[in-house]
Amino acid sequence: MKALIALTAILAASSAALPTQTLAGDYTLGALTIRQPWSRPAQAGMNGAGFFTVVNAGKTPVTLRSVDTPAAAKAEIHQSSMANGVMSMRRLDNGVVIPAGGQIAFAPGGYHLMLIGLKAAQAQGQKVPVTLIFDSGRKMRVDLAVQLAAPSEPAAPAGGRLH
Ligand SMILES: [Cu+2]
Repeated sequence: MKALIALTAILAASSAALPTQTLAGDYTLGALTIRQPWSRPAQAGMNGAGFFTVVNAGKTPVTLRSVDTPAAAKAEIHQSSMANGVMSMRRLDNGVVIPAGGQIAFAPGGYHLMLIGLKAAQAQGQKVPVTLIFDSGRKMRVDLAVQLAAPSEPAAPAGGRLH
């Protein structure tokens, strides 16, 4: 019952429609939920990207500080942005704050995890383990599902977007 009340509070606070049930592929730790983490197919030696939505049902903001993975030489939190028609991205050394009762989308064209120097190819259907490290010191191990497009959208043509 308590969880149901918390979910109702998120729905009320969010302008975006949320599924009312927990979907397969979601991960929960306390008040935090990582929804549908995924990545795209990529070759060994290339960079990969990680996407998901972080939901914070708690009463205090939480910061995603850093990310770690055995799948790449290193991993960083990035933000893509468009300026004068040019897409660029930067590393966020202070992480990303997820507001109390709010959510942040990591999605193509915006926030993303950057997996720099993949040690092996990522093929569709595989899982890529990453550990999300939050300001409280809490760590969440999630698997990025390798697929061609975001879980809720139809498949995009291969190579259509950088990440
Ligand atoms: Cu990046």
